[in-house]
Amino acid sequence: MSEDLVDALLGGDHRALARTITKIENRTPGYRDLVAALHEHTGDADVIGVTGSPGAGKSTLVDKLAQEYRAQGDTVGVIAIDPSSPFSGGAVLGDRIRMASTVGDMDVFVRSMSARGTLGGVSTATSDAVRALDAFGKDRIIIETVGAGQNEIDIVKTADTVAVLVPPGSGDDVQMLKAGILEIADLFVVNKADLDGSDRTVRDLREMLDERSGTPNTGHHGADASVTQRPADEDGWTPEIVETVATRGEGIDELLDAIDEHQAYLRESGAYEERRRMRTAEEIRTLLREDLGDLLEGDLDERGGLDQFVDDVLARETDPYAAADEILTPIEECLGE
Ligand SMILES: Nc1nc2c(ncn2[C@@H]2O[C@H](COP(=O)(O)OP(=O)(O)O)[C@@H](O)[C@H]2O)c(=O)[nH]1
Ligand SMILES: [Mg+2]
Repeated sequence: MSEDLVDALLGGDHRALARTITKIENRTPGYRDLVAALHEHTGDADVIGVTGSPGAGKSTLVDKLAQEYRAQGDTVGVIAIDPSSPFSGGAVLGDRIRMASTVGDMDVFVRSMSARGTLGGVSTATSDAVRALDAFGKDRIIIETVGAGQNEIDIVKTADTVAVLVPPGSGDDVQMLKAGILEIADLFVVNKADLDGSDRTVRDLREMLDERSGTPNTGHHGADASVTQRPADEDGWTPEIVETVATRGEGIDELLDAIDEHQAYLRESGAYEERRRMRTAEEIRTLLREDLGDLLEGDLDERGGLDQFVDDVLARETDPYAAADEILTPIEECLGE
């Protein structure tokens, strides 16, 4: 049955793709075999992450990006991570409808996934969903997620190129970026460039990038500055800053160029291989942690659960560390053999 689904997906059936992602999202029994069967068909897609605060214009921009890719003849898959908060649920649904209606083209396959309640973590589910889209043959895969916390940072690290949207406004926004998002940005998009303050935001971003690279702000690396003059981060790449007006489709060509430039850079510098290696190692580690946890839980259940240990700790007959040691000792002994 799972083989039929794989065949249908590989054969270009969008419903099979949707069903596969549902299985991935719900971790339906058998989903692992499904993902395993798809893996050998992957590796060709460019994966782009788009992140930023709610309302920054991510969905509008992703919609325009997708249209442009279609116009170039590329097929597109979009995964929108729905933070499922009571505040944004409605807006995300609106996005979905708008994106579907604007594009009106099955070669832009849009799929929302919940960030909440995904067993074992949404970043695993996201990379598996990306795998499904890649195996399907989508040329460009875009992940849209709210850049809120570590979870989202992990999600967006699934992408080769990460674009961080920064709406124009008080410099506060740029200050806030310093917490984590800055490190993962391959390019910054100052969207809503039609609004006041976008020049200021571009300036703030540039200053921040110069600060990070330890280079004084000599003002010679504008959005269109030559690559050679830009100070580099540890990857050897300094994020480009692109201004867009997503609602009017302005700056989209520049954004596409910046994305392509980054992807070309990744390939030429070897950073692409390195990133994929790191990501794969991280993926295996995550699975190991999950599987080990499951194994341990199963073993604990067989040994009567945690209750007795809890009682003993509360009765001061043992302590939590000793309890954990005691639980692990037989497993360590097994591993030692
Ligand atoms: N003025 C202006 N509004 C924009 C622009 N891009 C998006 N918006 C509006 O900002 C609001 C939020 O956009 P949305 O794409 O849903 O943001 P998301 O929450 O980041 O996905 C919508 O009302 C958009 O029409 C832009 O470039 N300029
Ligand atoms: Mg959105």
